[in-house]
Amino acid sequence: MGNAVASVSASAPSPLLTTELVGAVLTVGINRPAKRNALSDRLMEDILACFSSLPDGIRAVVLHGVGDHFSAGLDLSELSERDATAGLLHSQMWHRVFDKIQFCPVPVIAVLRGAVIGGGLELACAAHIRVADSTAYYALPEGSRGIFVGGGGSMRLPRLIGIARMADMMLTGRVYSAAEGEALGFSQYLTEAGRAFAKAMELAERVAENAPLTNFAVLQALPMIAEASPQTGLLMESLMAAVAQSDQEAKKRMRAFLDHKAAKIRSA
Ligand code: 1HE
Repeated sequence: MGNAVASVSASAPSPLLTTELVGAVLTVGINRPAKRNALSDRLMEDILACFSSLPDGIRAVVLHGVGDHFSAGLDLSELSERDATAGLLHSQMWHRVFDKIQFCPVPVIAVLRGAVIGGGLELACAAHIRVADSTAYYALPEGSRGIFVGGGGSMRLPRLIGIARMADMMLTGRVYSAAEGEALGFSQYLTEAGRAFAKAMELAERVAENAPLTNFAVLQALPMIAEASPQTGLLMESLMAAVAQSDQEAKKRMRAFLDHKAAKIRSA
């Protein structure tokens, strides 16, 4: 993949997001560092718009926070005037935004640095791969703020770290370090400080080389299969496998292997 850099800001004009096209990878930066990338309503609208109109031909997205922090979560300055109904609708708006990321047509890789707090952690959970550097830390201060997660955290985070661990974080304010986070499943990768973005780009370029249909199956079918009853899941798996292997791209790649033109898998 080349390193051609082309700004796509014309299609995503938001001062709260920085976007850049690097080959087939779109980088999306949450650009509110003065407020530690707190997720305001305007920022959420802009994330939704960005993921709703991804440039044609991209094969992966790298989502990061501008500055030293991924995100300090919900913009607490916008919370005070909301009643119960407004809170319900607000949470559903967050669900729409994060679903747009989870069900994005291409893989989304999140770069985690500094604070990954509350709604920021919920945002990270909607990505498909999380790469943290050693400065990252994870917390859910909702308990001490008198609120509850509202961005799909109670649905997505237990699938990564378990219900008991999430409950402990919310009840006691426990903070996990980057190293603990990798061991427990918050992130799949851990780098030294300042290296997470480069690692995420490297992974994105690797992911972009996969057959698009395989990436689609991993993003759209795998989570559904894993949540289905075994019999339903097995049938869905068979259907997805049949569709994937009948694709021309699969046939081309199989032929390349048999002709000794494909890379072999070596031990890590
Ligand atoms: C904010 C926010 C925010 C910072 N909303 N403005 N999230 C939290 O409870 C985390 C709250 N934030 C913090 O604990 C700290 O700010 C940090 C550890 C993230 C960073 O500390 P630091 O020393 O680098 O920065 P700071 O001086 O605390 O903050 C810099 C500015 O960002 C400051 O504004 P300023 O105008 O006084 O300069 C802060 O007010 C502002 N700021 N975080 C609004 N979160 C859908 S449910 C989801 C529920 C949640 O996400 S709960 C978790 C909320």
